[in-house]
Amino acid sequence: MNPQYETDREEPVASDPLRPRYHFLPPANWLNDPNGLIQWNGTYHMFYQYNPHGAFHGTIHWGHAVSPDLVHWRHLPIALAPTPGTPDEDGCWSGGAVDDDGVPTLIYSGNRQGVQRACLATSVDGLLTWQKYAGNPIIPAPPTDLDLVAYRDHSVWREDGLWYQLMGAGIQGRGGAALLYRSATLREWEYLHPLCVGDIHSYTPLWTGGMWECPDFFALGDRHVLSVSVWHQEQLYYSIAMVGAYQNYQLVPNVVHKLDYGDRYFYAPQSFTDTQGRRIMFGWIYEGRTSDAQMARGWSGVMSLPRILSLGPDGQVCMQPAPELMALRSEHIQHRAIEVAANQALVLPNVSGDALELQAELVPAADGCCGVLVRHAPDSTEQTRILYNAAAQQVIVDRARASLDQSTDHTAHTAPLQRGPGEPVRFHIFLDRSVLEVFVNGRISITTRIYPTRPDSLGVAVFAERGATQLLQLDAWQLQ
Ligand code: DQQ
Repeated sequence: MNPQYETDREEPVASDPLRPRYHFLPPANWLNDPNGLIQWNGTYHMFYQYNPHGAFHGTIHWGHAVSPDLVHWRHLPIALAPTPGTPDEDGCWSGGAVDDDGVPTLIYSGNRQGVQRACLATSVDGLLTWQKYAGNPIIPAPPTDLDLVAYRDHSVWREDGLWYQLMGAGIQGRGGAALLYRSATLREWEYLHPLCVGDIHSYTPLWTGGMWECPDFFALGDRHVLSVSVWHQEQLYYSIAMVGAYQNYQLVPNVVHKLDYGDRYFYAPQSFTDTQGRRIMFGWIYEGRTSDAQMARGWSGVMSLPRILSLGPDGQVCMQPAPELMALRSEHIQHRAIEVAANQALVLPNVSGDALELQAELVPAADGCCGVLVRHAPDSTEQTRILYNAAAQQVIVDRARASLDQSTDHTAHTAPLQRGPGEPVRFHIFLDRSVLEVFVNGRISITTRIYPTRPDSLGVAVFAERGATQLLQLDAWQLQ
């Protein structure tokens, strides 16, 4: 019998005014990485790293939910739980799902005494219950010729009649690595070589750290993408995309960038292809309040909104919120053609709330800043600034005054954005109480957390600095 979601902590959870309302999360307790994303008989399945025993990372199970539309989710019984005396006795860590000729199959990292090994489980009842393979672990040890700092997580795909698998790793003194394996059966694996290796000593275009968690490898347009999450000496950094040519079972990236400029607030992402041929990604949205605050509230971790991937003009991976999210829209307000004077903030009448979608098109002064304030208190003591700095060509999410609670994370996020001639700044913002997902000009995203303390920190404003700003149009929807 599988354990169920523990709901005895629901009282503090339900009464928390910072708990998101339309993002996916379990009824209570801890969530981290998305796992095993797959569409099966038309239904979307999401598994995720889950601790039923509290709002902390421990005794990791696989939670499970299904959706007809990527937006409305229904909880199903826990899919995987640690089994004493086996390679996953201390946790069922991250992995993926594949369709093995009609048999739903999970490949995940069993955790035992701090060591992770590849394990397999299958389902014969339509992904509801899972039987672990008696021969686990399916890969008993890492390659002997590599000195690894860590070794876990899986991306599995079918190519030319065989199975291929990447495992995340870090090579001592060299950097992150995605190790490539091949199999005919999914149960016996032959190690080939690294698909791609980073350089821990290089900072251009981006430092890729000492170890890569959660590799995810897929074709996008005419390129291949390896996404990994940078882990270094027990710290989580950011998710990156390496885009390039896949030849001779190796990836040669020519574009490397952060997937989301909220850094660890969009971590361990995983993607899958649906029947419409769309590559869809979810990521784990980290918490920005203390572990004590998370434990007191009885929940931790949120799943991002579904994002559709595409290749941008410079070969980078772009993420757009899935159009299905429009189903959440209710009351709509529009403002058009407003000039905001230099160093003014215009609080928008009739637009306020903590569960909102905003689309704002702005033209900044040549060297000025323009942006949107959310969760703005009437006396401005709390506010989060989402802005474009035209001189620096940067998008910034400034959390300096996001919360009067000084124990929450107040650091700013910055993303580069070069606009074409005459191109306005187009912010697409999803606010869900403590979650903020910001998409700008269809090219970059910044995901983060904010923890306002005042019940009246609900206002929305448009502001300009160092020159006036034209607000071409702003659409706001209350989301349900
Ligand atoms: N989370 C999992 C690991 C993975 C990490 C454990 C990334 O498998 O490396 O919960 O957040």
